[in-house]
Amino acid sequence: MFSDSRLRPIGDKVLAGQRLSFADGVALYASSDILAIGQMANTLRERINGNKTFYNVNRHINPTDVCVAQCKLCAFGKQVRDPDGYTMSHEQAWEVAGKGYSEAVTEFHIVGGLHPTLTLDWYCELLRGLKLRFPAVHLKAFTMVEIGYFSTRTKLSIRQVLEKLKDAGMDSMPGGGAEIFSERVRRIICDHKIDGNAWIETAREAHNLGLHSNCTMLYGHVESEEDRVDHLVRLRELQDDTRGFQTFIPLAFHPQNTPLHHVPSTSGFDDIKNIAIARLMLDNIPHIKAYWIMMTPRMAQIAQRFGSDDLDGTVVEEKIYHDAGATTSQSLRREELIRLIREAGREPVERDTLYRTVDRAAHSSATAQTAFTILT
Ligand code: V47
Repeated sequence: MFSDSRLRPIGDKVLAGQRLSFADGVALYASSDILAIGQMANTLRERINGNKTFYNVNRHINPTDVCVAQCKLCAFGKQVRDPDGYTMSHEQAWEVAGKGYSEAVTEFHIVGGLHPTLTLDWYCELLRGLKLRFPAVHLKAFTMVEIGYFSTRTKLSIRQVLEKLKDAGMDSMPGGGAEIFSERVRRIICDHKIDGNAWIETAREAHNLGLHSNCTMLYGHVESEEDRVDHLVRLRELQDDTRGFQTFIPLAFHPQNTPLHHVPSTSGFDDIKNIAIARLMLDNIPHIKAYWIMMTPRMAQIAQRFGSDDLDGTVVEEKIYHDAGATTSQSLRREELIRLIREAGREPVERDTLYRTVDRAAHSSATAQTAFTILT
């Protein structure tokens, strides 16, 4: 199975169910034996999730792209005085949420720029309005970076900010803003963001409050392979403590329209390796997501045999990757996701944000009931 003999001891550990070390992670990145790496990851993936591949029906809502942090990695954020920047009113955000609702959305994924004047109460009101109009929809909202920013602006503790948002309807949190924890790299790609420790401690606080979250790693810019392994190990350590992470999502850097536009795009080889190595290193995080928007539906489909068990969702109106040059479509229909999964020999399972199976028939009647309630 191994054309790279350095992988043999790692294979033995995987078969024995033993945890891989930092050095194992570095050895995996150094190897180009993608089939051996993929087979090991697939073994672990099937041990954890069997033959299932999960997807959900979701919509992204980005209430504003105005952002005080001018991160070099980002093509989405606009400066405060940029005439192209936008900020939705509550009514506009609620209207966006309702578009395409006939697909029976189970999740709104809500993230935005670090806006200089929108208040924490404004965000709480946004969530309350969504819950009122769409009580059946799970609100996966705000990255650890946004929480850190709200805390700085309001002078409330991280815990107090999280409690207020939870009271207002925040059900869980997405995994963005983690980037790469290495301070050397953060200074180059996102020097105005909270540092890696603050990201970890904010996630810990959220998990301790009973909020689940996802986690991510942005790769393919100026980081080293050691930086990647360090990032994965730090996520794994927090997960040992809290068990709050549901899914890890490796995110390939898209350089177009960013100040780092000279950086070459990642290769398919690297994208698949990152999925597989994540599965192998993150033995305590249940799901590895191949985010099709980021890696294309073709590659996300192949990833189902290289360690991933989740494709994310229908998405609808993705902005962050499309502003950075993604050429994928802005949404996929349920039927297309199901076809991609079946073709890969996997069993498609529609999930909600917390990975409970969605009973489509029951859900349709619940959402019809909701729409009826709102209209009357
Ligand atoms: O935090 C920004 C990244 C993230 C670029 O939790 C970029 O289910 C590549 O976190 N090239 C936001 N990446 C997206 C995100 C996410 C996506 C899907 C699902 C979930 C989830 C979370 O996108 C940012 C940043 O790391 N990003 N700009 C760029 N030019």
